[in-house]
Amino acid sequence: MPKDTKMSQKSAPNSTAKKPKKDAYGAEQISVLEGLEPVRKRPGMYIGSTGPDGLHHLIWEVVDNSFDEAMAKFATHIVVTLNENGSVSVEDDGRGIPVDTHKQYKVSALELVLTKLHAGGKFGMEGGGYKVSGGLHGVGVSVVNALSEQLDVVVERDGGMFTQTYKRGEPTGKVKKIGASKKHGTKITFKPDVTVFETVEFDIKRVIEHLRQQCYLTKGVKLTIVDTRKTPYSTYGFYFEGGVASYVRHLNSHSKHPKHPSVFYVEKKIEDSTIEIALQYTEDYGENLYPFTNNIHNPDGGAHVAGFRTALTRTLNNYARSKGFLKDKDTNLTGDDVREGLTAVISVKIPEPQFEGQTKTKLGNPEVRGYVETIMGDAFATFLEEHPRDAEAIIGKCVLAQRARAAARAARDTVLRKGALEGFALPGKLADCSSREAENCELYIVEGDSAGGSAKQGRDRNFQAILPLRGKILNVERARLDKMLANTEIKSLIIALGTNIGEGFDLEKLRYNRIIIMTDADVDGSHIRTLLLTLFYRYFPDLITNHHLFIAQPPLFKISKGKDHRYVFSEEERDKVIQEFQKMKAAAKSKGAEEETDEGEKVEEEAELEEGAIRIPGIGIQRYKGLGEMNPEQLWQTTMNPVSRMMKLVTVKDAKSADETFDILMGADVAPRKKFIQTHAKNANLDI
Ligand code: 0RA
Repeated sequence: MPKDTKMSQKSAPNSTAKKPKKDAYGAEQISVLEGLEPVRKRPGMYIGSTGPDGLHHLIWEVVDNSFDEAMAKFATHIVVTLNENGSVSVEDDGRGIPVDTHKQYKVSALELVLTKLHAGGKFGMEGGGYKVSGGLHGVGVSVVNALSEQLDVVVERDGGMFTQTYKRGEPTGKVKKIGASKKHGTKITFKPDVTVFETVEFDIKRVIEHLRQQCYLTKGVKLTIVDTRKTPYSTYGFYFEGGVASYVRHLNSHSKHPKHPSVFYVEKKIEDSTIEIALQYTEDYGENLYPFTNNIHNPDGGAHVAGFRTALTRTLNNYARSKGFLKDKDTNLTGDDVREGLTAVISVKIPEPQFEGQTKTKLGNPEVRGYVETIMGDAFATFLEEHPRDAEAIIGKCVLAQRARAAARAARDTVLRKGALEGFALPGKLADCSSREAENCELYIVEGDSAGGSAKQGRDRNFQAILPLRGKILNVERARLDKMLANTEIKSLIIALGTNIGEGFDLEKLRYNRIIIMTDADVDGSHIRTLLLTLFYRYFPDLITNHHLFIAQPPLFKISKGKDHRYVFSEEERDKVIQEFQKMKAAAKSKGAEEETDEGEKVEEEAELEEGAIRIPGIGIQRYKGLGEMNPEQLWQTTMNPVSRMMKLVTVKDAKSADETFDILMGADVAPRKKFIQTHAKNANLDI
């Protein structure tokens, strides 16, 4: 397999691609075209996985080609339809995939596009290179074809309407002209191969979320999504004239308070690249930065982000100095100062992106840094001059951040000098484990003293430590570092973790490899969990990204039949087990008296059931409302024993969404909180 094909990144949109030299498309280039067997053999290599991610990737791949047509200003409207039979149609009004016969191959270009892998994402046709690429891996529509039970393509161009059908990537016949047409465009309908994918069910939410984002990144394209799988059909339409400026507005429309009315926006071409940036500050403390290269998100940033940051800091400092917001004696604003409350989208479109890092999510191209720095610096300086009131609000926010940071540093220094954290005795409430090998050690953060008691008795004290936290810990949203350090519960936690916090944070000093949040399965439990997740998200993000943070999964029910009992984790699972037990009982009954009867056992078991248990004849159902209801042995077996427990690894996404919920619950804004409480009123008992 040619190296470039495998996981190669998306290449440039037509509009910005370097015009390929004619001779780049000689026989040599064409000889790398190959069939689709490798795709069917190792689908994961091309689309990442055969799970839901890979499945949805098929849509992204096809839609990307349509977006490329839109970026090149040939297509204006894209329609994505989730069909009743499980297939997906993607239709655009672009040029249409060429249908003329390829000189070397003597088959229709359309067939080549759909049945051959294209090294580097491009391949030669007379008169220049056709780009046939897209998607995260830049693999092209042929990969989608290979992994589809059936794919139908209809092309309108050159006065005709043409079609071809494929099964698992193999054409079932030649390209046929089925009529005349004055229009132009491409419609691809594919049905994912059930023998390839773990699931073939598309998630409309996911489709909407991804495609909406792509729409922001492709200014002026109209996109319609139709879900026909259920009646009445649902239709969603997106059209963002403002490009990434619309995106920033959207990002700031959810429980964020813009600090100033105008969104800064610039779009500029430089060399072969297009740079588009939008930003607006909010009252938030965090930073929301969304960098993209050729419409691919780069969570790890890279050259464009570096250029952006340099320009942002420098421009704000220049402005603040020249207008007297910073006096001679004042120090410059730092990168951290200008980052607080910033929402920004940086989208670059470049001909040959290079990605770095293990996950290939960081943009490498060094020239891009300079491009972004120049464009951002010039345009943002102009913006500040032209919008003095926005400028004043932004600088005000940055200067405040600078002061707060200085105050926090001073506070932290005093705290540290007093030895509050480092080397300080471990908190009394901590029941530490005996092992000192962090690699093996676990810290359970447990809600309440009673659950803490059970956990202390139930644990394996060799490697499991327990830290009980009492009640509502604190509102970290409004509290800053200095206030946080003063809170005893948080102090206990930080001391127990051993890493210190803020600028003093050191992952190497982490005393436990796994930190496990263990709270009740009720509203209070979920509130405390949200608080803790928010705390970790904001102050210990490295613990999350390095996979140290988990959520324990205590069972919700215990279902018993005779001596047999099962712990289950959801109501669905509960009903399944009850059914299963009922079937077993029925089977046992019909077998007759030689079988052990449930009746005798039942009495014994029912006696064991605690208060609140529901009874179905012969089956006991015990609901656990809190960890405290389990005895230490049960808690160990179901929730803490590494051999039998289930734990949820906390991802940045989980923590981020907790953080957003937290904003709603704790933030200054009343309206969203009211709405949240109203919609959750049935199952909530919030005292906030
Ligand atoms: C190759 C060359 C050209 C367009 C396309 C492919 C193309 C592919 C897809 C996939 C979905 N929609 C699409 N629209 C166009 C350029 C053809 C020309 O120069 O006329």
